[in-house]
Amino acid sequence: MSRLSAKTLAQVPATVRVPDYDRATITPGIVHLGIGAFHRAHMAVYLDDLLKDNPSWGIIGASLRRPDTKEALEPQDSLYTVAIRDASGTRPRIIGSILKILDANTERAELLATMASAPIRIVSLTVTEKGYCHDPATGELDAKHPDIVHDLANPAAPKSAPGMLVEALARRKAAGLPPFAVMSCDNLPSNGETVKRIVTKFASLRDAALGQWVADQVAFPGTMVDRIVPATTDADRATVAGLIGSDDAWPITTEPFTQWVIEDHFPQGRPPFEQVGAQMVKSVEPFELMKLRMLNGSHSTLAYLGYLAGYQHVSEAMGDDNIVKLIHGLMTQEVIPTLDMPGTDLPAYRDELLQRFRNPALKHRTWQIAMDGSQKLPQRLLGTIRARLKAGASFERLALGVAAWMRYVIGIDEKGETIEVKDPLSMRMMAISAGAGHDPEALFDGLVALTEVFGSDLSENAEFRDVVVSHLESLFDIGSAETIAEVVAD
Ligand code: CS2
Repeated sequence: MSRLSAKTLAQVPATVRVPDYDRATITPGIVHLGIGAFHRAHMAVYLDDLLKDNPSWGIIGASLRRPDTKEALEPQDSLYTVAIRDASGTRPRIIGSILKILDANTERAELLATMASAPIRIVSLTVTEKGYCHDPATGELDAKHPDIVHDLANPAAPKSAPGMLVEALARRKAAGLPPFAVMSCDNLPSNGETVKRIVTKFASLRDAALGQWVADQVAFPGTMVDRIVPATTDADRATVAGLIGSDDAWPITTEPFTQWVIEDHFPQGRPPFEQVGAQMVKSVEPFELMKLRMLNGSHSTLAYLGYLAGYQHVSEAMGDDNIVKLIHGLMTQEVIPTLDMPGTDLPAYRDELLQRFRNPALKHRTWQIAMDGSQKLPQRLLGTIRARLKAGASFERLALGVAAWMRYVIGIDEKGETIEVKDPLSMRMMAISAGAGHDPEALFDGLVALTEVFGSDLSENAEFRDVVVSHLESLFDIGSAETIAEVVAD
């Protein structure tokens, strides 16, 4: 079978949607840092929808850590398949909005020169929570992060996303060019403001005047992004090849649902995102809080408890009535009361989420969602717990999510098998759990002392300690499934 590429595009069956524009006429207007699966299933699809009438908004992608996406897509002229899946089947479509992919490690000079060039008006990012080199509890730049230390010492050869953005912005400033807008599409709370704080701080550590210029001149529109995108498997590759009649080394599978809410703050212009389904708003914050607390808070809770209970995929865990009851109760009783979303039907939003989690065609691994918990917990569960504590309200189910994370990161499952815990703090967490063993109090005290995750408030909160420790005790004694059964029976 031939490989998907510009040359073989004509062989794709007529039922498969292909770019409706001449790719040769598209010029770049966006550099995207972090060209992973999420971006390719989300923003790149919106752009694919609008390039026909707006040809100056093509995307140059950059991989910051691994060159694997570039290696897979380069022989395909950066074309790839997005396969939308649900119980009714798999619908593939070929996306052409990414014009080229640069490897930030080996092609740094070209990447920085592109970011600093006049046609680039937006630099967007999906570098995951840990890519911002910040302290997740406070949202401040972690000036001791090894990549930040490196980038401050070698500003012209940055490794980190903040370092890369600031070097490109500094070059634009020196050249008298206006700055690009920096648009984070990661699941951080107030991602626009957070990234502004981080990037401005990094710039000011390089040079106070540069810091001031970034603070005054650079736009950081916030966004809420949503689409569930499981990691691609070889089985997905085989299915897609069968449907498009060509080999695609890295297709993406995703759900039908997609949502993008964007703060309308692009001084150098922007594509007409609203024409292709995005929602342009003044402030994205209420949407972000809703999504992070409802979807991602449920997802992480499901991931830790589900993994421990022996479920490999989210849809399987959703076949367990007790888990569904737990997640339903978590959203209804403990999350919705913390949200301020007049005009939004939150119970309907909840029901839609439960339906999306049930999608039997998505093989979304609990292990995938469990990754990087130390970076995710603050915005997904801990902020909600703070709001509940403040209101004097209960937070049993949220606390069970936190306890399940603590139980998970010891790295041994309920059958005594090893869990591959992926997290930037995994070494420290392993040392803590080695000292604590299966003693719930010692484990809690060790982990809660990670103030970059729990802040100094939760680490000293007796009520929080009591509730989480009692769940942790139960997880050790009777396991995840029984603990969930008890909590939902109450
Ligand atoms: C998931 C998210 O892996 C995870 O942590 O919770 O990637 C989730 O699928 C997306 O945020 C959905 O928009």
